[in-house]
Amino acid sequence: MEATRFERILVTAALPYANGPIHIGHLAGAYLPADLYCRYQRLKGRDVLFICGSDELGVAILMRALEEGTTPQAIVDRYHPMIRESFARFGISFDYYGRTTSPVHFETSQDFFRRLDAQGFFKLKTEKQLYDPEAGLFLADRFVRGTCPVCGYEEAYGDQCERCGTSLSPTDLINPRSVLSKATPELRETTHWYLPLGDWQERLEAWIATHPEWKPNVLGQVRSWLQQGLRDRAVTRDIPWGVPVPEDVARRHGVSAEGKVLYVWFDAPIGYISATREWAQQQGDPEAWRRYWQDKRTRLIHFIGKDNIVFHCLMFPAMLMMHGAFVLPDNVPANEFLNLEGKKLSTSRGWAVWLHEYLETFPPDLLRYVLTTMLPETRDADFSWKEFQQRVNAELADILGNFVYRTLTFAQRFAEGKVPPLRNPRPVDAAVLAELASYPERIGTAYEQFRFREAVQETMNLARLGNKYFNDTEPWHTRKTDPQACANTIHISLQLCAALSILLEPVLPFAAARLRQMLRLEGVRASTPERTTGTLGWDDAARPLLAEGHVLGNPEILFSKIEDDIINQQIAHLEQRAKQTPSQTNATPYAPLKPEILYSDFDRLDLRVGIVQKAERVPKSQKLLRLEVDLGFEKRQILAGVAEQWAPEALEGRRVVVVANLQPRRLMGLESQGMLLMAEDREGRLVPVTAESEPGAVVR
Ligand code: B3M
Ligand code: ZN
Repeated sequence: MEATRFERILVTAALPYANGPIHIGHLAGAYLPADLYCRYQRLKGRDVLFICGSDELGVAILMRALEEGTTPQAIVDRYHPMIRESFARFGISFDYYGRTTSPVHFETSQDFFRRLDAQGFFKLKTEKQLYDPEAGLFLADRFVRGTCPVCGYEEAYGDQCERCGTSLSPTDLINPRSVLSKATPELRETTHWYLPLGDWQERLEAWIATHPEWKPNVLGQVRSWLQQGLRDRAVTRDIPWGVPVPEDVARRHGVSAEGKVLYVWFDAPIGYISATREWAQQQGDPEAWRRYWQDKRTRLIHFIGKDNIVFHCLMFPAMLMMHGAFVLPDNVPANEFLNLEGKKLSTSRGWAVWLHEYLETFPPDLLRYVLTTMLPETRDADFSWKEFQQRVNAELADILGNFVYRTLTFAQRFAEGKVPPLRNPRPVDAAVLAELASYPERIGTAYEQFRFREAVQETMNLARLGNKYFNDTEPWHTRKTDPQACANTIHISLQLCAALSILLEPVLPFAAARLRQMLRLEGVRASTPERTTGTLGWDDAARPLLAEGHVLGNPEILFSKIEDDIINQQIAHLEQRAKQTPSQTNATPYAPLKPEILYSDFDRLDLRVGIVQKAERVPKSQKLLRLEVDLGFEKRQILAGVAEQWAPEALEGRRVVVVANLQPRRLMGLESQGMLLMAEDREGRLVPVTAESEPGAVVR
């Protein structure tokens, strides 16, 4: 950080939508890196303000309420406290955690909107949009589904086709239908405010060019948006949940404000400002927020996941530029995505590790540590429970915990529980002290440059150095042969533990505090917003902190190993929930049972095992595949209506069950000599019924 230009740091982490709990993907994307950074900067003695809050408005919340048959207010009142509490228990050290339904936020975002409008920045456009006459609502974004004009997928959303990824607008859909009432929408005229991003492209480009130091993944995305050319974006919506468009602004344009709210991506980033204002009020210094937002000596940093890059690097900065009174972000260190056990995290499919559930079983530090080692800083990363166990056991327990424990027990048993004197240091002692001196700055540089994986790696290297030093100097021998050498080893090992208790604080705040207790090391500055009298900080970790004769506390085990069965339970839990989730959230009924039959009815069927030898599409048919199936005693041509879900090559080589005595029938001019048995689930997914036996085997 250029200490000369900046006097304080304002850090924001993306406001999570209050429509579900926090999972490890959220943590790895924004919250953990932001917290690591803030804790480090506070230990450096810098003026840091860490702001976040719940994103409680907009379509995502409204959709959730409609799905659950409740109100959006009830949704956010359920999730906001839950999110806030799980962050707190995880040690995310916000100075303030707000919510965008607060009166201060409504006022702040309306003022912002009013000011841009008064300066004449917005373009008003009147156009025809889809309207649900039964629900009495305009159908924004996800409230309308229909057929994708690009790929023909019938369940495409109004803003995007999830099958082919094309980004759409609701009027692009073929056969649109309302998600709310299933009604066919009609076109109605409506007027909206557009942010003229197109007109600001050059100014944004010039500003982005002043930040070559941004992470390559961020600059890459930003440049690609700029290359495509920025388009004006509507910043108002016709939905019943959001910050209302101010009446006076609408009146100025002769438009009715009724039913119109600010687009959630207009108000949400302003939420950072609102939350800072609320923080200032809470401090009893209502104007204090201006220091952080309106003084050029503030360094503003947004921590976000990669899906929010365009909003934080282009749209919000454009809004800030137009407004004129605010600082622009100095960096936006966005992360890529975290996967789970090799698969994309998915809330709707139940494929996630939820923070509040994790905290029922494990201490926060373990996940903080493991996630820090695998942050998706440059590319997508993968969390697995086995790796979690492996890192906790082999690194936290065996390297860090072991070094601390052996050092403190040695001091207890052979140095009367005090820091022994250091006399006539050997070259090996001096070398370790010299190495220690270089650590805080080296780790600090990694933190400054948002390379948190490297920071935690380097910090663990200090514990590795401690273990190596302890082994090399063999205090269990020197204790008898050269007591001063033994004392030197214990002295220096204790100093390394003291340094670690500061340098580990960002990643492992709970363990670091326990370590300081064991060492009775006092006077370390807090890495959280709490005011403390401590004066020892990051840079002090470069030098020995414990005086000769200092009385130590009792050694404790810092980290215990995780047993296999605990981890297997977590894996089983995850898989079980992934299986349950579709049926729970899906109201599709099971197919009703057919009337009872006699055994003699069943016995008339001849079911056989077969191998699909060849599979190909039937020309001009959407649905049919032509299969050649080997029944052992003869080959059959079978036509199967699975082409929409199964690629021919995926069936080739499979063992299947065939109805072998069904009367042949002709389809598309071809004879089908039997039927392939498929299992169809409630979503209509087809899976062949398989049989691991020799072809021709009778199924009964
Ligand atoms: N709530 C989207 C998200 O959670 C949005 C972020 C707002 S940051 C101002 O990814
Ligand atoms: Zn499509």
